[in-house]
Amino acid sequence: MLDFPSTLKEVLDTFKLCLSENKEVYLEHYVAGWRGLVKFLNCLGSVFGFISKDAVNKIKILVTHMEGENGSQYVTVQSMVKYELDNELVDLTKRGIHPESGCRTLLRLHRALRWLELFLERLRTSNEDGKTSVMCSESYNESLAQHHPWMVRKAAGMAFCVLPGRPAFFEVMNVGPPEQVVAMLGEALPLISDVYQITEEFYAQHNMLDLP
Ligand code: 1PX
Repeated sequence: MLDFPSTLKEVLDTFKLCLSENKEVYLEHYVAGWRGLVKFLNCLGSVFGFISKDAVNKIKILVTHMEGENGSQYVTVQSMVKYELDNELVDLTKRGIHPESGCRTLLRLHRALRWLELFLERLRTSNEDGKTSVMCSESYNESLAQHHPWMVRKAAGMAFCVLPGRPAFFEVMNVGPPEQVVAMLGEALPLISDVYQITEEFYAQHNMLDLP
């Protein structure tokens, strides 16, 4: 599934599948959503390679956990957090012997999901001459940038400058005419926001929003 996503809608729909009835977040769909997003990122050009590489790396770490011998503990974000905390598999205050815990890895993608939410919301409400590079860097500064060192912020800022304009961007999304893109985003965003909020609250309850 999602090996050949033709439209961004398909990818964003994956986030709809993330929430279980009792509001747990399925890792399988979360990871599938990110895989799909990375494909779109790759379409935007090789300047984004360093970003996509990091995302792919994080996805791989999570998949390794999910397919590992304790895979049954890695079904939802909630079960993963409980399992890793109960078994002391997370570095809580400083980097130590668990640099690839599921919890710290997912936290990085979770923060990036906030960027995505802010960015897509700006795209949705922008007008024809809106600048994607500005929308992107504003969203980044409000979210991910706060967790990145200077060098990464600098590199990200440079990459944003070469983002295609709004029309080309909408085309890459492959959803249809701009009105359709806007409508699709309007439907998808509340779901992304739900997934973000639920994960955020769960991490907050467990004091895990600053995992090293
Ligand atoms: C058609 C529209 C689709 C757009 C799809 C966009 C998908 C974007 C995927 C971004 C994933 C970024 C994950 C970043 C995770 C992270 O914060 N990693 C850092 C910390 O990890 P560590 O293991 O060291 O604690 C790591 O240092 C990151 C390095 C790479 C740079 C990250 C810059 C992130 C910029 C996010 C904005 C993406 C711009 C896409 C343009 C549309």
